[in-house]
Amino acid sequence: MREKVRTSCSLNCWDNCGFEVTVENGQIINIEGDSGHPITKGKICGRGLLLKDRTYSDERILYPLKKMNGEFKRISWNQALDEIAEKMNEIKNTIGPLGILHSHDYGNGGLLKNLDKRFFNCFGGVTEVVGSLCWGAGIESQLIDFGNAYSHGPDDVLNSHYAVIWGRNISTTNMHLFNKIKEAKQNGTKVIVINPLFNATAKIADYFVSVKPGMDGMLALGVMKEILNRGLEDRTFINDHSIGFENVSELLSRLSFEDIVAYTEVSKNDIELLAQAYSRGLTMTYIGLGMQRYKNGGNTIRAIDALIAMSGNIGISGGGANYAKLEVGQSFDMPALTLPERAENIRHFTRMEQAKQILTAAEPPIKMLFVTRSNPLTQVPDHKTVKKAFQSVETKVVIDQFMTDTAQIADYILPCSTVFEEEDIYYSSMYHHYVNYGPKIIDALGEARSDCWIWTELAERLGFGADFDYTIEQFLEMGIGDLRKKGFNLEFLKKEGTLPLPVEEIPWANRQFETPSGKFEFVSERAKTLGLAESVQLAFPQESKYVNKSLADKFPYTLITVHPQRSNHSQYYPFIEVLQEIKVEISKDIAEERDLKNGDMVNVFNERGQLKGKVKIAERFHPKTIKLEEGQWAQYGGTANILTSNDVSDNKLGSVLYDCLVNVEKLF
Ligand SMILES: Nc1nc2c(c(=O)[nH]1)N[C@H]1C(S)=C(S)[C@@H](COP(=O)(O)OP(=O)(O)OC[C@H]3O[C@@H](n4cnc5c(=O)[nH]c(N)nc54)[C@H](O)[C@@H]3O)O[C@H]1N2
Ligand SMILES: Nc1nc2c(c(=O)[nH]1)N[C@H]1C(S)=C(S)[C@@H](COP(=O)(O)OP(=O)(O)OC[C@H]3O[C@@H](n4cnc5c(=O)[nH]c(N)nc54)[C@H](O)[C@@H]3O)O[C@H]1N2
Ligand SMILES: [Mo]
Repeated sequence: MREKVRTSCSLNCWDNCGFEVTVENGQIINIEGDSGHPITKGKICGRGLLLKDRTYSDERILYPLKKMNGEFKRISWNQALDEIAEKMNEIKNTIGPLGILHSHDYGNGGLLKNLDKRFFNCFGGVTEVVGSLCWGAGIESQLIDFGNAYSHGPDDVLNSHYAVIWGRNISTTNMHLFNKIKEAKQNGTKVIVINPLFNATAKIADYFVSVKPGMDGMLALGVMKEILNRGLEDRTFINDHSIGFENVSELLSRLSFEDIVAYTEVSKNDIELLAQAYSRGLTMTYIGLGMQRYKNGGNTIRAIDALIAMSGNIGISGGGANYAKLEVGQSFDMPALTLPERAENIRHFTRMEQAKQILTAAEPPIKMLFVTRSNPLTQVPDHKTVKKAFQSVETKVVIDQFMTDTAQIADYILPCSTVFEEEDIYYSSMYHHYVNYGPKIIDALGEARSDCWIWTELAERLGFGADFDYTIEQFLEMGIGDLRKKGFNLEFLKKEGTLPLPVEEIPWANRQFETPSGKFEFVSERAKTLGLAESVQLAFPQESKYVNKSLADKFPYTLITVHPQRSNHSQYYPFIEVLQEIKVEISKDIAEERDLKNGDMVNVFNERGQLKGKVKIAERFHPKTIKLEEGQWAQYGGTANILTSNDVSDNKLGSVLYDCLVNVEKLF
C-alpha cells in the first residue's frame, strides 16, 4: 500500500521544512516538500531530499559496535549498555560524575533530543559544554542589548524599504528567506548585501558592500557617525527607550572617517549609502552569524544592534535586528524536560575549548566521553588538539548513524535511528515559528534505536529508570507544557502537521526590553558584571595586523570556512562525490601574488596545520580572502578546522572560527 505522510526535516538549519514522504510497504520511496506548510510551501533543498539516502545508505551503522584490539566488533545492545553503565558507575564512585564529559551539538532539531540533558542531570550532573561554535557571540550580545534575541515574522520584510543581509549567505543556508527576499524585491524593497565574499546571495543585491573580514563593527560605527553628522538619528528612541548612547557618540567623536575607511576597506560612498538606508528606514537587518565568528564578534554584533537602534529601526514593522528567534525554543518547557535541579554538581567546558580543557582537567580528569548529535572531530576548531584530547580519554561513547571521524575514535558506537524512524516534534530557533510533527513512519533499520530509548535503557541500569518511565507522547506533552493554555496542543499538531507558536510578530513593539533597565542598553551594567566591556569598543580581529603584526606578515590571508551548500556541515560528504575534493577559492590579488591559476594545487597553511586543495579564483572576493567549505571528512582531505583557532570570542561564549590567518603555496 502506498501512502503519503507529512513529516519534518530534522537538520540543524534556519528553515525547519515541512516534508511529505511517500511510503510503500514500510519503505520510504520519495520525499518532497509539504505544499501545505505555511513557510516552506513545498520547496525543500537537496539536503532534505537526501535524508532518504542517509536512512537507507549501506554505510549506515545498524548495530552497536565495540572497539577491541583496534577493530570494531558487533556486540549486543545489552552488552553495550551494561558495560557503559558499569563504567559510568565506576567513575561516579571513584572520581565523581564530573569525570564524564557530555559533548554535543545540534545534529537533529527534535524536541526530545534534549532528553540527553535530563539523563545526565538525573545521573547527578556531568561536565557539560556551553557556549556555541555557531552563534554564541551574537546571542550574548543581543542578551546584553535587548535582553533577548528575537526576530520578526517571516512576512514582515514585505513592509521594508530596505533589507540588509549582513554577513549571511541565505541563498545557500536559508532558502525560504532567500525566496522571501526575492518576493520583497519585486515588491520594491531594496536589497543590500554586506559580505567579504561575493556569493549567490550578493547576485540578487541592489547594492553589494564588500568589507574587510572582521571589520563590520567598525563599519557600523562609520554608518552611525554619518547618521549623526546628518542629524538623522532617532532622538525619541534614544531619549525614551535606551540608556547610554552618550558612550557610543563619545567613541564616534574619537574616530575619523579616514580611519574607518582604512580599517573597513569600505568606501565613504558606501558608508553614506548605508547611512541613507538606515536613517530613511524602514530597514530590516538580517544579522549574520559569519561576522561574529571572530575575536571581536560580540562587539561587532553590539555595534550593529546599536546602529539599528539609534536609526529607529527597532520595534517597528519593516525594521528589526533579526539574528535569532530564541522565542521558539523558549516556548517549550525545557526545565520540565531536562530537570536541571537534579544535577548536584556541574562543570562547564566551552564548546570551543573542550579539547584543551580535556587535556588539562584535574579534579577530576575526564575519564569518559559521550558524544551525541555532533561530530566534533570535524566541526570543532583546532582539529589537531581535538583529536589528541579525544583520543586521550579512556572510554569514548559516540551515538551516531555513520562512521564519522569522531565515531572512528570511539570505544563504543551506539547506532541511532533517523527522523523517519522515530516520533518527535521539530523546531528551529533561527527563522520561523512553526513547529512540525514528525511521526514514526518506518521501523528502524537493523538494531538502530532512538536516542530516547538509549537514555531510557541506561537510566534503568543506573537506578533512575523512573525518570524515564514515560511514553513518547508523555514526554512531548511535558515539553509542550503551558503552551496548551495558549491553544497549542499535540492532538491539533498531529492533525495539522505543523502549527505556529504564539510569539510576537514584531519584537519589542511595546519598547519594553528584557534588560535590567527595561530599555535598550547601549551601556550595560550586566555586561560589566560579567567582566565584559560595558559598551561598544574599537575592536579588531585577533589575527590581524592591528593586533599581531608579525603573524599577519607571515600569514597574510584571512581564511573563511563557510557552510557547504550541498551538505549540512559534515553530514553529506560520503554521498556527494564533488564534495570529496577540497576547493580553495581565493581572491584575485592572491592569485596574482602567488602566481596561481584555476586548477592549480595549493597548500593552505598556518601554525596550526595545513590542507591541500585545488584553486578556484573568485573575481569578486575582498582582497586577501580565501574561502573553504567546512565539514570535509579526514578520508577526503581533512577538515578546515585543521587551520582554525580554539579561542573564544570577546564575550567568551562564541567561536573565532573565521578569525584565521593563513598563507598559500603552490604545489607541483
Ligand atoms: N546548505 C547549508 N545550509 C545550512 C547549514 C549547512 O551546513 N549547509 N548550516 C545551518 C547552520 S547550523 C547555520 S549556523 C546557518 C549559517 O548560516 P549563514 O550564517 O548564512 O552561513 P555561514 O556559512 O555560516 O555564512 C557565513 C557568512 O558570513 C560571511 N562572512 C564571513 N566573515 C564575515 C565578515 O567578517 N563580515 C561579513 N559581513 N560577513 C562575513 C561569509 O562570507 C558567509 O557568507 O546555516 C544553516 N543552513
Ligand atoms: N570551520 C568551521 N567549523 C564550523 C562551522 C564553520 O562555519 N566553520 N560552523 C559551526 C556551526 S554553525 C555548527 S552549528 C557546528 C555543527 O557541528 P555538528 O553538529 O557537530 O555538525 P554535523 O556535521 O551536523 O554533525 C552532526 C552529527 O549528528 C549526527 N546525527 C544526526 N541525527 C542524529 C540523531 O538523531 N541523534 C544523534 N545522536 N546523532 C545524530 C549526524 O550523523 C552527524 O554526524 O559546526 C561548527 N563548525
Ligand atoms: Mo550552526
